[in-house]
Amino acid sequence: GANMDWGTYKTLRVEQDGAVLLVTVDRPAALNALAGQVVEDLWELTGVLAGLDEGWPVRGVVLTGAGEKSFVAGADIVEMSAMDPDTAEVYGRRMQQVTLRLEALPVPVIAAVNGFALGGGCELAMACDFIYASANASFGQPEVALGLVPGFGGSVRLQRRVGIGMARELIYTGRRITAAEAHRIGLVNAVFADVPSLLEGARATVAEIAGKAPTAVANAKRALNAIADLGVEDGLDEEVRSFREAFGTEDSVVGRKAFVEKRAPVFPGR
Ligand code: CO8
Repeated sequence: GANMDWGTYKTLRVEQDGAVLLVTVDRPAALNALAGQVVEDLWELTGVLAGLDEGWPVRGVVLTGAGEKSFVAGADIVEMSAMDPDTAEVYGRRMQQVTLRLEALPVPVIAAVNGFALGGGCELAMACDFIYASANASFGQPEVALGLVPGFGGSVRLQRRVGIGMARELIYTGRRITAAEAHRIGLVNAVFADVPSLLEGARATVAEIAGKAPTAVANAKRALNAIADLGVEDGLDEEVRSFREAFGTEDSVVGRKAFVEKRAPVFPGR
């Protein structure tokens, strides 16, 4: 796609490579912990990315952490050590809003977990559409070890990803699990041997998505997120609404016509 101005950030690296936007949380000295500045940078960046459906300059975001040791080791415990409950509430709310913005982006976001995804790091990964991990990655919600509880959406999203029983066990024990275990319980979609192959795998999936109709992928993302909160009947209503909407797009006209004419579609992205 066209090269865009993604903004400049103190704690994030943002690099476009064709259809892929690679976003790297870049505070390796603190294992990429979510200091207030990182939360503000993520807030600003997700605001910029909300407009990706205009011209589709990229078709997916890959979110990772700097280095080969940590994705994000949680909230910044040094900053939090002096925090009072009112400040903590504002901080927690702000990061929750970042997670909602990630879920509302018109393109998929893949968490490429390259090491520790603990506390707020695991919560950030779960706000992404799905999670890939390198073999050295580990996951956990260790808040109880600090006298805290999950605050960036973990109480909501972990039980949806892995079921209530496993979520309770992970949150009550604060236990750290390996990438293999996270894969086994369905938290992680795929495990890669090392960090370079993890990033390559995430890129390849975005490339695969980029061959499909952008409006349909965005529609599917919106519908799946909306339907996660609904029962069967309301979910089916939402599905038929989004199905109907898909039929009204130029992408679907082009896609259906190309199939009938036995040629590859070139989607206009409208
Ligand atoms: N915050 C700040 N600094 C950190 C953090 C963190 N979360 N994690 C690691 N660091 C720093 C270390 O202090 C150390 O700094 P320095 O070199 O200056 O001493 C550096 O990163 C390297 O870390 P270690 O030396 O500890 O590396 P190890 O390989 O020995 O250990 C671990 C790695 C196991 C990841 C260890 O660093 C650790 O346990 N980190 C904390 C993990 C954690 O508990 N995370 C959850 C935080 S709580 C949270 O996320 C709650 C979110 C909701 C909040 C709600 C709103 C307020």
